[in-house]
Amino acid sequence: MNISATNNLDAFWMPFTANRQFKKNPRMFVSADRMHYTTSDGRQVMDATAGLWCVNAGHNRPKIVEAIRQQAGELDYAPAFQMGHPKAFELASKLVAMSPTGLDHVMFTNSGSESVETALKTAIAYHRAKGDGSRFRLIGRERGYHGVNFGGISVGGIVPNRKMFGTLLTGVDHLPHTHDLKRNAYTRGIPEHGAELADELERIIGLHDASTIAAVIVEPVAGSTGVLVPPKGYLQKLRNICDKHGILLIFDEVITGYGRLGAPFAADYFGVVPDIMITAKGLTNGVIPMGAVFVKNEIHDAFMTGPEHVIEFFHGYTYSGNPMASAAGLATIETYQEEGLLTRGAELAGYFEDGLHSLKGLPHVIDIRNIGLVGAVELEPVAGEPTRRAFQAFLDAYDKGLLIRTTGDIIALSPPLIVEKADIDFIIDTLGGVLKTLD
Ligand code: PXG
Ligand code: PLP
Repeated sequence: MNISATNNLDAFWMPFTANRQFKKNPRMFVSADRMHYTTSDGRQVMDATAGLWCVNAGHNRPKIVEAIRQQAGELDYAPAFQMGHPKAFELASKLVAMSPTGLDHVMFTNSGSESVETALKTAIAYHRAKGDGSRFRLIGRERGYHGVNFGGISVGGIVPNRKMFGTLLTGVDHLPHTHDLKRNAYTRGIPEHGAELADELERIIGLHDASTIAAVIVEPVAGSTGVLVPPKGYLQKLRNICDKHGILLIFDEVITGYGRLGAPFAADYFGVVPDIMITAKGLTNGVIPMGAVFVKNEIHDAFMTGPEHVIEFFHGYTYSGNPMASAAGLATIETYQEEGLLTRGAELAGYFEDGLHSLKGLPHVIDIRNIGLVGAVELEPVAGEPTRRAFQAFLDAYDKGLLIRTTGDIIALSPPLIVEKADIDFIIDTLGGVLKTLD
């Protein structure tokens, strides 16, 4: 064994990372507790992003840690196919109980990306199970992020995530995105303008004919593309158009799920219930990888036909509902419920909003937007060098003890739901200091 390889950063090809930049000047976290990380050089860094939008209850939560410890010594693994273990069923039941009405069945996965593939396949297979096999098309949206697998990047709308990977899925079309700085810049909460963009769905349906379309998939609030809050009435319009044409509506709630908007799910926040709801991240507080795809009864029931000894849906993962993840999920849900975290964002949203919008007028800032405990500050890109300015802000913030996320030239904030007002003050003050000195 090559001992020196132990401390060599070269072997790990890091995901969505500027690898060469990182490895010249690595940023390493070695521990974390509640709102803070500790770096390898002993500094405290406040987590203003809940990890990658997943550590909703904050770090190192005792219930979750203990549940994982216990589970590892009790039942480490059980086969996911043709066998069960109690905690997966218990978790599914609890999730169904807290989810919007009608979404009464859950399939487990190991990530948001897998949840997306599961949802898309379920939608197409559902129509076919009903004898409607001509409905195979999938409609996504520009600037949508649905993970990195082939189905997800096909319905997704982030160009660098798509352009390197060939022809992708066929039979996919895209709605326009709803980002409109001209009409909606500096909106607090839900933007006034743009509901008519949902009517583009009618145009797309007119082009392909409804009889060929299986599903529409959108993030209720687009997260990783820079926090795009849907215009007033937009999601309800999509719901109505889908209903009119027998098309399934899929909400990708990988980011918006589990309290991020100040309600358990975005479907609750907006009062629009999808046919399939995709979740991951906050389901286990990010501690053990897990996703959950919620489906309506009629979708589930459409598969429950034929001889009883025959598998109803040819889909699943080695680790679907695995014991460690199920234990982490149960402890996470308990922590959320005991501490009221799934609605805590509603109490703090106003304070967070005021803080964020106080950054208006600082150099290079061209928009500020927010909903629940998500916020974004959009910067004017350096001419000819997109992403450079925001990345510099990210590095400066890190030096000042604050972890933020950037996408393009947009800074995104999504603190753990345990955030206190004093933490929000630190986030806003530190970010303000960074923006003031940014080239
Ligand atoms: N759908 C949505 C809406 C997401 O936000 C995924 C699917 C994929 O999940 P997995 O678990 O396969 O990564 C996501 C993930 C960022 C960022 O900083 C966002 C995500 C992941 C990593 C970073 O914007 N979203
Ligand atoms: N590739 C091979 C060769 C496999 O045998 C399996 C699962 O059995 C997979 C991929 C899929 O792995 P997973 O179920 O962990 O997604």
